[in-house]
Amino acid sequence: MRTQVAIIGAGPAGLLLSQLLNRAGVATMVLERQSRAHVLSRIRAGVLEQGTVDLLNRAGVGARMAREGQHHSGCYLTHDQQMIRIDFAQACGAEVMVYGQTEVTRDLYRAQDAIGAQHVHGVKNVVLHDLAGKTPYVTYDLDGVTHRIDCDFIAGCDGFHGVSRKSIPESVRREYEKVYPFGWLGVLSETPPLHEELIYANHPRGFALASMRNPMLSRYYIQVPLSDRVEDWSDAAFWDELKLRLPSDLARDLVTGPSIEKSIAPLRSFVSEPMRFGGLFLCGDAAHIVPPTGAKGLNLAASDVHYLSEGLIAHYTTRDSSGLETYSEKALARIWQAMRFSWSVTTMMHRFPEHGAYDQQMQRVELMQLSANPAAQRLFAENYTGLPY
Ligand code: FAS
Ligand code: PHB
Repeated sequence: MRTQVAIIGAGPAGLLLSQLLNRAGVATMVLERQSRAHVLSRIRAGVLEQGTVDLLNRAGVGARMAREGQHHSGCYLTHDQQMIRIDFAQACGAEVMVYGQTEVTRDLYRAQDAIGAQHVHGVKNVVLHDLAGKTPYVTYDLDGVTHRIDCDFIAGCDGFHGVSRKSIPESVRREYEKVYPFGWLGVLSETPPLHEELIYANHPRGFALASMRNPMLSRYYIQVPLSDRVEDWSDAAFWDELKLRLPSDLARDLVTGPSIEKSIAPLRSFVSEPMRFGGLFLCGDAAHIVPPTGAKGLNLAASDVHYLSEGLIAHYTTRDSSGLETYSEKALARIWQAMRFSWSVTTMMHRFPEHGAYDQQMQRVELMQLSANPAAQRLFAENYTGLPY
């Protein structure tokens, strides 16, 4: 079997890349190790930058998002019972869209089905071959039979645990990693959100976040030690702890209910350079991971897809390969900016075991600056709503 671009992974990066390429007449084949149902069962990101919204619209998958998504022109940071609102509209004239990654993935699958895009789910033993040569190809097993796909390029959209990044020789890879000494325990509940905007809480007991998916679906997180397991946390214990970390006048109004999803995600900052090796291009979590504090993970996958799809389409339509030559450098320039923002907000808002009184003072002063200094608010707002592509 032959295609122009073999795409490994049917998460948001792989599906969005496939959608943009197929709409431009570039043939793709998406290989996914899980079932479609499994991919759609994941509860992940909730906040889309304007750039991501624009890209989804260009991909022809923005209609339901426009109907059901919520436009947010600000968010809150709380500390010591104080509520600091970051007014994105006033600070930088931008906003974000609150619309869950699960829904984005659902919309992408529907659009891919409508154009007859090629997907194979349930693949095993995906191996990338001849990456440094002129004839890259992919082999994979399905139902005990080994298949081969010859292609011009391979897009590694298979996430942090995928095969693509590890197919680049270790001698070529430069990896940067910071593992945080805590995780996020997340709960999804069919309850009305605590507030109409997101609330990020810095509290002596630990970080908390009040988010949402729609007027009757809320998403909450609390920072927990890495040693905690989901089964250690009853719903009641979660709600009690969340209330302790929110400003008391808000906590009073919290509507609790049974969790319909509960999971613990570890936090790390990670970048692997370069994002190209011969015929292989890495995209999304395959190349980088950010702590979710800055709501950047999914949005970085989108900007990678923007740069790569533009480069591939120009290669096929005008024989101009400059976008492919500069892909890694261009994507990494934006990735490192998001890395800094995500690291800085995570450092400002969480309790670190090694932090002393001085560190906690620094967090307090950072938050004071954000509440009083328009330049500080603008820097936060520009990064949170998304730096330009
Ligand atoms: P994904 O990991 O989504 O998709 C990769 C796909 O490749 C998966 O479907 C996987 O099954 C498949 N795959 C893996 N190995 C394969 C192989 N060998 N062969 C074939 N297929 C293979 N981001 C935010 O902005 N906000 C959040 O709140 C947030 N919360 C998160 C919570 C969790 C638990 C996790 C893990 C991530 C979270 N993220 C969040 C980040 C997340 O949204 C990612 O940035 C986003 O899923 C990136 O999309 P992809 O790059 O497509 O990777
Ligand atoms: C979410 O709603 O899941 C969410 C929102 C903002 C974040 C992280 C997670 O920074």
